Amino acid sequence: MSDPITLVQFPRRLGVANPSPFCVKLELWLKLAGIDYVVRDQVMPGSSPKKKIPYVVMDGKEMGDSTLIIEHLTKARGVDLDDGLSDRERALDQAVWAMCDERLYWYAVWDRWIGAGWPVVAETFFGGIPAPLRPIVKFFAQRAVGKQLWAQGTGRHKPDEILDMARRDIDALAAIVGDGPYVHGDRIRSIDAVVYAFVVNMTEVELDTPITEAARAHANLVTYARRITEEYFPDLD
Ligand SMILES: N[C@@H](CCC(=O)N[C@@H](CS)C(=O)NCC(=O)O)C(=O)O
Repeated sequence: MSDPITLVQFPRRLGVANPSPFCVKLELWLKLAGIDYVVRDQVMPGSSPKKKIPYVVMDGKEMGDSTLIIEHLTKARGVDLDDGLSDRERALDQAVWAMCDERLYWYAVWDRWIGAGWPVVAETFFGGIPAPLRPIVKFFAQRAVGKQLWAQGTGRHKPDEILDMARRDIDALAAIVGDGPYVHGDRIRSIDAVVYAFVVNMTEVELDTPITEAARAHANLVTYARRITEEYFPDLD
């Protein structure tokens, strides 16, 4: 028997398992894989192994990056959530995974930190800071994220271009989920950990923005996220 893994993630906020889709992805995957874990909340990523959250502590060692952790545990613990999938299905899952992590993520970051989500996000994350300091902390936090968005590229686009690109990814996810109940039909697979993490952070998150609206316009995405929340995160209800 291994000791439980410590999953270090942001505190729960905004009505979802985690406001970070990477944290939701990893937590759901651990549940699906049947791996024991305990959660430790951390607000600032500065002391994390890759200066990002989530990360895990296992066997006394820290490891960062949700995808690397999943790949490691898949091998180390002999997890096979994807048995029976063809090479083509696995390859397409890889493409969907990358679309969510590397594209849609940044549109959602823009939506929350620069776009319509900012007032609620600012209040949720920085509302507890003493009033005299709050505006300056908000200013520097938003500026830091703005620099990341510029470096990544999304920050160079106009708001309607970002929304258009986000819509294309959201429409693609809706087509991929289809009638469900899961991406590959009746059995929940590792790609559902990814798709759920991003979808729930649009359909159930306590924000109203053009991107959340675009996702909620797909009834199947709303149902898909609800089904998985009820089954795997019942405490949220
Ligand atoms: N590739 C990483 C991405 C993790 C990530 O981007 N985390 C964000 C929060 S959603 C973070 O910690 N950002 C802090 C920063 O960049 O300073 C993973 O899959 O875990």
